[in-house]
Amino acid sequence: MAEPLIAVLNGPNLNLLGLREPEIYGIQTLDDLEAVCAEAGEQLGLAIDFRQTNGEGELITWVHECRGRAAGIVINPAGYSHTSVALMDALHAVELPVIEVHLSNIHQREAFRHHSYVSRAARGVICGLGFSGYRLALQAIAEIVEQEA
Ligand code: CA2
Repeated sequence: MAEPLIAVLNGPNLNLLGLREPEIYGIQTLDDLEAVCAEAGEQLGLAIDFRQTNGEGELITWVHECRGRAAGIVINPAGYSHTSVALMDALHAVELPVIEVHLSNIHQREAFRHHSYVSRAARGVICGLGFSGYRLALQAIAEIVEQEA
């Protein structure tokens, strides 16, 4: 049987990983993060579609495209977590298991980062664990997909 497809979607400015603000986001790049997700996918028997965009509309279109195609979504919506009702609506609409991930501990940072619209559409939220958060999110989604097959 084909491996379940999991979309790993990354929002604005995450293309700057490893290039700016290493004290918050570390020194590893987005390519390094993709490699971590690819390796986790291999271990868990998942096909991974890893993407990053700086556009809110593009991120929402990618969420729509997951319907009927993907078994689940791991998403770091970055700044759109705190602002985008439209992204939350899209994630609700696709009716797929969603795990929200943040590299940093958003609750330890500025007050405006403490609220995420996306969390209302997520089964679970992982923050503050850096790249490991993505691995843990993929493990969680593998279990959800298996249980709900
Ligand atoms: O901690 C996270 O993963 C965030 O989603 C990252 C977002 C931030 O707006 C959220 O509050 C928390 C920012 C992504 C920007 O990433 C950069 C990476 C390197 C250098 C500059 C920005």
